[in-house]
Amino acid sequence: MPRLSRTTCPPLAYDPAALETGIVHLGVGAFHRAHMADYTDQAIAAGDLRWGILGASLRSPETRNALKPQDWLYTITESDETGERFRVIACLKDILVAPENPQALIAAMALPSVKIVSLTVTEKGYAHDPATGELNEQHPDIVHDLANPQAPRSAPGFLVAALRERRARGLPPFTVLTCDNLPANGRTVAKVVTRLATLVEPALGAWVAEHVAFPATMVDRIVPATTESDRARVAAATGLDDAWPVVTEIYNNWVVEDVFPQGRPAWGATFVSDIAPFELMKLRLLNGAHSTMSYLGYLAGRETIAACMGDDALAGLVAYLMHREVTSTLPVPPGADIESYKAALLRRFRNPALKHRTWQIAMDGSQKLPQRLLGTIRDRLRAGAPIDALALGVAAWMRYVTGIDEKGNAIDVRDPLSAGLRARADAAGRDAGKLASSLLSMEQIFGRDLPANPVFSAAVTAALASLFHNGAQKTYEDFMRTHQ
Ligand code: CS2
Repeated sequence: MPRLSRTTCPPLAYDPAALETGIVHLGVGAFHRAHMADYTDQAIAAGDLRWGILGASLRSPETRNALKPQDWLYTITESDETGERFRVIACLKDILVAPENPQALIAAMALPSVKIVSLTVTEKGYAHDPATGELNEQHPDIVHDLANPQAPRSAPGFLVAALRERRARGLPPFTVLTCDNLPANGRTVAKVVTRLATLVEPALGAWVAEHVAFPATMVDRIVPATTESDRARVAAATGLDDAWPVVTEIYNNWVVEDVFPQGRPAWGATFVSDIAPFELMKLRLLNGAHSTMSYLGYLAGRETIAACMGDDALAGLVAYLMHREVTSTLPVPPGADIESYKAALLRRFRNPALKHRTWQIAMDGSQKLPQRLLGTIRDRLRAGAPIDALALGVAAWMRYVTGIDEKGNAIDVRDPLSAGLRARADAAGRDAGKLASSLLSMEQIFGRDLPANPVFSAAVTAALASLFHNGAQKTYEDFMRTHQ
């Protein structure tokens, strides 16, 4: 079967060879390729060729190696319950692998044509403290980048190095556009980058604070890791061999704070002046439900989110969490309808074409819990409202990070704090009270207020005790019997 390439692909809406490099994107993984690159591809197809994307991988060469032989083209597969459709995305111009040549990436980010540097480097990619949003100055990558500012490793390190270069050359800065699920993501990235720039050179920090825009975004599209069977399905449907297609849902949403001093593509996104209500709705409903399902579902032996939704008690718990515990904490975003958002979410989670593994979502929980569950818990506690389902989600994370599943098998826990989590779990054994209080004392996750709250710690400890003694399945079934 022929490989996807510029010579074999179906007719494109524009000539990729004619694209300028307007955007550099750090973290060119499946999510970016199925979300922002899709929006950008459509904006380019409407006639504006200034916005080609130069991608960068901060770690591995895999995506570059897969896409280079196919002229950076790839297939996007979009599905809902009625079926699937396939398109080719053509807006990637190149992919640089940062560790191979960090200077080349800094030079690309300093090109005069580059107006935007966007990022999807996951929650942990910002080297911040998840509870406070401040730069973690002890983070090994930050320590490295401060010692080697011309050959950084971290995303903030590259942003600072390239901004420094632009300032030195008298070029205007690029706009920094984060597309990660951080709370107040624009402000968080602004804080981290400004602080790092100040540590490198105080005058650079002042210049960044004065001149660089960091618009906030809410990104909303489910994009599981691509599997071998996805590759086979795409090949069968298109007649072309694509080494790395992306597989997603038809649903796609992007809300962007409209602050782009150097201009931006005419993306078909929703542009607003205040992102906060959109962000809360999405992080607390979609991601909060995702994380809760991933820990409980994994422990109960459910491999995918669709399988979790096929378990009536677990699907019931997720609906309960959304309707009864999250919704009351949400301001209504202008023009949005929370009830229909929730109904759509419950449908999206059931999409059988998306093999979204609970294990994948369970990753990096220490970086995800604050914005997905803990903020909601704080609001509910302040209102004197029950938090039973939310506390069960947190307890399920605690049970998961012990690293041993219900059958006694090892769990491959991926988390930047996994070693510390495991050590605490080993020291506490199966004593729910000990384990809960040891994990709750991790201030970078829970802050100081939550561990000191007796309602919260009692609810988490009780749920964790049940997970140890009864297992996940019986725990959420009992929950649904007692919470109607
Ligand atoms: C998921 C997200 O992996 C995860 O943690 O919850 O990637 C989720 O699919 C996206 O945020 C949806 O926009």
